[in-house]
Amino acid sequence: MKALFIVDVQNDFLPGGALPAPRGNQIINEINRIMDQFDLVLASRDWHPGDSKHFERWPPHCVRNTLGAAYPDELDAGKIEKDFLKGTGNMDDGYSAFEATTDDLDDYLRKRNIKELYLAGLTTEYCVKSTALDAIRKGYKTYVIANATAGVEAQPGDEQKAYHEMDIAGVKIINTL
Ligand code: VGL
Ligand code: ZN
Repeated sequence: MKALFIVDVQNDFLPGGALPAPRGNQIINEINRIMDQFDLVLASRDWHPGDSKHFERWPPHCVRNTLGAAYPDELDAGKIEKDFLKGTGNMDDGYSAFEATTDDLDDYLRKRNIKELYLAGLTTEYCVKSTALDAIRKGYKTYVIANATAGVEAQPGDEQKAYHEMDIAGVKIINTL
């Protein structure tokens, strides 16, 4: 069985948000379009407390229960069976969706007999990459859908570097047709 896992498609990671991926808004239609092609659709959200240590490195973003942490209106969020909240502690970066504290993602996937994980969302260099590398370590056949993923690109080349790291680890980088 194969699952689409939508990483952190949240208002704060879109243009106009607190920590934007410059092309973040351009992936939403593609994510909506492909959702029906999977046995299961899941998502993660960055869900930080206002006093998180994480904000020593990053501008405050995705503070739990704020509009910045919400799904954008354009995302077909009704098709998401479950969302996994991460970065929920005040000492916790929570880059990987496997660090979610609301549910154990690995457990959930095993119970649903998911062997193949297709990742899309935000951001390539941080949460998509961390989730993909954890997925490989845990034995999932792992894909990143590049045309449904966007990076922060804090430094030019960062996104490319992240793709390279994922590729070396055995993640398959694909584009939808
Ligand atoms: C993320 C930076 C800080 C992400 C989250 O979702 O990729 N990046 N917090
Ligand atoms: Zn964060």
